[in-house]
Amino acid sequence: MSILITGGTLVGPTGPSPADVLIDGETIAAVFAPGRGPADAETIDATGKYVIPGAVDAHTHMELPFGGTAASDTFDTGTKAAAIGGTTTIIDFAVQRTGEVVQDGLAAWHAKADGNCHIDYGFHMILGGVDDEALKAMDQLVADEGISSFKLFMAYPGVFYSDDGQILRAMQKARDNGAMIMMHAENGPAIDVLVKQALERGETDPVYHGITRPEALEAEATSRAIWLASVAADCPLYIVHLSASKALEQVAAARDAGRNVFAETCPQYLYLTLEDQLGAPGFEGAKWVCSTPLRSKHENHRADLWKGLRGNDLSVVSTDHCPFCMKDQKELGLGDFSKIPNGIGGVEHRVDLIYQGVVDRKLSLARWVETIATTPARMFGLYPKKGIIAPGSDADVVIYDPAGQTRIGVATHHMNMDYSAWEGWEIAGRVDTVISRGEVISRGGEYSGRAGRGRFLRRGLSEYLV
Ligand code: DUC
Ligand code: ZN
Ligand code: ZN
Repeated sequence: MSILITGGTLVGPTGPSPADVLIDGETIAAVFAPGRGPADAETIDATGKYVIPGAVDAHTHMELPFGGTAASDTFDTGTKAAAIGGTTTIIDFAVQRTGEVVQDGLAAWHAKADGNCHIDYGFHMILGGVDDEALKAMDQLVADEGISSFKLFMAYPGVFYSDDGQILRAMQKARDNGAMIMMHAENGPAIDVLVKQALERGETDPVYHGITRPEALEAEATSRAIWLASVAADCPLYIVHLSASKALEQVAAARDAGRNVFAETCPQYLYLTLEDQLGAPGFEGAKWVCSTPLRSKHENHRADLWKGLRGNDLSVVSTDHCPFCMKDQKELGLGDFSKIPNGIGGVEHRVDLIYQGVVDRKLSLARWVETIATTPARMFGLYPKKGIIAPGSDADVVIYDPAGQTRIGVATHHMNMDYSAWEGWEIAGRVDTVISRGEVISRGGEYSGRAGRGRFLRRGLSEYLV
């Protein structure tokens, strides 16, 4: 069956232009000058609206076991929420824990996702134990499993942490097989010292989560990761959830020097702060405990991050969606901030929150689409199937109403969380229609998708490698 989207403004990575979009079955068949499409197709009127590629969230954690509990969204609830918010592809993180066979960790992740996803999905692989077997597995995952990116942690000693020697070995392997190394860049051993000292002083409130993870320890780890990657013959490196100005400076300098270094940030770092959210009275701040942490509003982080997005020192906006309920989950850290499970849920709101940056004149329409859809698809080997509206691409399309309004809150969101990190926020713009591989799954607030329709995506190598 054919669908013709008429009257809208097509927005791609090169900017906006009026165009009609023809979908045939699961793919984009053609893009026409307005009014030139076939007369016999079913039409969707997009007059006054933007027509953008379905968004790609390259950083989610559905059902992640963490901090003595597990992220509260399943692949079913989380991908449905993503879809309603205009995201038609996620890349989640499969996990190899220390001592575990990498392929077993991957199989466990397939078992969680298979038959449960509302939208298409791929996996990165977290390596929690880099040894000879894990290094061999990296080759196999790239060659046979469609997994072309591996996350390492410089933080969380005893959980996911890799030391510098392990990191270097994984980077050398990635240089050889073309994979991307994704780095959680915070100096974990130093953070652990600060955490212990804070607790000894009786500093137990959630705000101390941020105070014990200072900017310097994100910048130092970011710099160290960049230098280690240079020792590994410029292995491709992608810094995840970058939150701080000085970490961004390290990435910008590496990119200016022509290095294979990339970074993402997340909506929470663009809008929320250590004082206003993490420092909320009592235990309330636990809602915003995530790592890297929210940064001080008295410094220039948020403005620097927006500037980094404009100038492409930050290539991608992902959510790091890792939701925990307050009840029974965040509450594990009552009286001890170090026991609060780290994570914020936001997979449903990224498209709207970054569109607000367009309204606030911090980002162009082209950069909005690039940072939430096109670049993540290209960065992680999904392009041009995903991330673009062009003939032959998957028909993942969002019709976005710039005249609409979105009110965010726990009463209306679809994520499996008992609070919202964005409670009461009213922002400009609204997801009107979501099409996933040619199927209209959400329209005017009516959801018609279903669990199991999403397919696993075997990814190729990043397009950005030199
Ligand atoms: N950061 C979080 O906030 N949650 C999960 C893992 C991570 O790195
Ligand atoms: Zn991380
Ligand atoms: Zn993460």
